[in-house]
Amino acid sequence: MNKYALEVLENLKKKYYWEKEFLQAVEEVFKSISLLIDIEPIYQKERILERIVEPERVIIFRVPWMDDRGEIRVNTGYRVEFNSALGPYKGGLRFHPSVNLSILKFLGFDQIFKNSLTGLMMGGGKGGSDFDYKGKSDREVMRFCQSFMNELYRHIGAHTDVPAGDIGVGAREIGYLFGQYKKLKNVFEGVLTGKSINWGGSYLRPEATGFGVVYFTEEALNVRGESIEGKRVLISGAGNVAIHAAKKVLDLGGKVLSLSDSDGTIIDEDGIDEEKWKYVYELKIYRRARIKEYLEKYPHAKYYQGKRPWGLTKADIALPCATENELNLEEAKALKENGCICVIEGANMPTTLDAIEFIQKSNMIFAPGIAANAGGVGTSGFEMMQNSMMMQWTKEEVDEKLKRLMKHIHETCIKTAEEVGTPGNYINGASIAGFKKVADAMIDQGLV
Ligand code: NDP
Ligand code: 2IT
Repeated sequence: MNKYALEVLENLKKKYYWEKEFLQAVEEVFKSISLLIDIEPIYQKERILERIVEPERVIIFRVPWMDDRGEIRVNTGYRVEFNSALGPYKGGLRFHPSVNLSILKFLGFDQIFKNSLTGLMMGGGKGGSDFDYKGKSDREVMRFCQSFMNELYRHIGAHTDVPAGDIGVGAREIGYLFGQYKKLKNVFEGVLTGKSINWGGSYLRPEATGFGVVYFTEEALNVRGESIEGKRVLISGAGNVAIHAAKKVLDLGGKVLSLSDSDGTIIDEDGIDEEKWKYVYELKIYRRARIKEYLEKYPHAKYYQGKRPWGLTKADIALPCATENELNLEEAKALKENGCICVIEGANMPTTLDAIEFIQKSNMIFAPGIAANAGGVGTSGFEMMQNSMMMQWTKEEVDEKLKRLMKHIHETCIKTAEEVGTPGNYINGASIAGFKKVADAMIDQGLV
């Protein structure tokens, strides 16, 4: 690592020693951008690294709400407004009991570079709460969302900060959040993305992250003269990203072998075909049930309690699409032993640092989430554009734009990785290209 970058990282480790996930994300980016810092002294002179690791603003607030029994409950709400050099803060909201400031700072930090890579005018931010939607009624979720917005509305706006979904936040939550924002501010504006299609949403926003991951995968395989057709694919998760990634793999002729949730993994050696996919969609997205139920309908499949998909069967491609640090060194080795040639991150930071190192040394393709899952926020950017023009593109138009976006991001990664002398290294390509644009904008805008 570059000496200056290392110094900033060491200081950060002392200052925020308990923020494990945040420090991991910074280390991953700093390792890559070191190649740029080495040859461009301006970034040290302007102290860009010290500035970029500190969020512009962090808001933490109480979220009191009442459950169906009339009991009072209290959660913590957060919004990390990390960097606005390229546009309004933009990034999702995560509702999950594991949410804390470290996780939201890691997500917000990565979001800066991801959003920069899309080429759209979006800064980086992230927010959420330790609220657990599991076992809650729709009404409880609504009351929670309304209370969350009772504070957040002061800090966001179509040109200030535009939240969206992430784990535990989908169309239902965005609807309740938007309704409360409108009530409080008395403006109907594009303050959130991921809205429903009949009141300002974009076609394909729900599908965009998963579809984009697979478009990126196809591009990366093409470089090696390969394609998804006929490949065996392992996918983790069974939420928004995983399910739509699975759909696009099917569309492109691949065989989806697994899906999972935090309880365990199902492996279907016959492949999850269109009919089974529809069943899973209904099971996970509408009924919010556990993936284990798949066996009730398809008893020939296997269920592995408490296991993640990696290495459970032979596969060519791995798409981790659930959560951070869900693919460790042992699991990366198991993937390799089972014939895997390609790991593409659908989730944010799903691969541990030592696993990434192993995958890269093993000459497998590896692409980081900041590039591969950028189709989600990219399509959020498309939603903002449609809102400001007061119009709606067709499904086909959005799909075409999404494909072009993923192709463009892929090309940027390849070109940048080559320029710094590490051809094929997607982390270097993505981090450097994403960082450079933000850092240069920060210099242009002075010390603010
Ligand atoms: P969902 O809430 O729709 O689905 C999350 C899935 O991951 C569920 O299957 C869930 O299982 C599983 N999961 C969540 N937390 C854990 C955990 N701690 N351990 C094991 N499994 C877990 O979220 P998304 O699909 O939207 O998000 C998945 C990933 O993709 C996240 O990393 C997110 O940050 C990232 N992402 C999302 C984008 C989007 O547009 N939605 C865009 C870019 C990235 P269970 O039901 O058991 O909790
Ligand atoms: O991690 C992500 O990029 C998201 N959760 C999507 C953010 C967005 O603003 O659409």
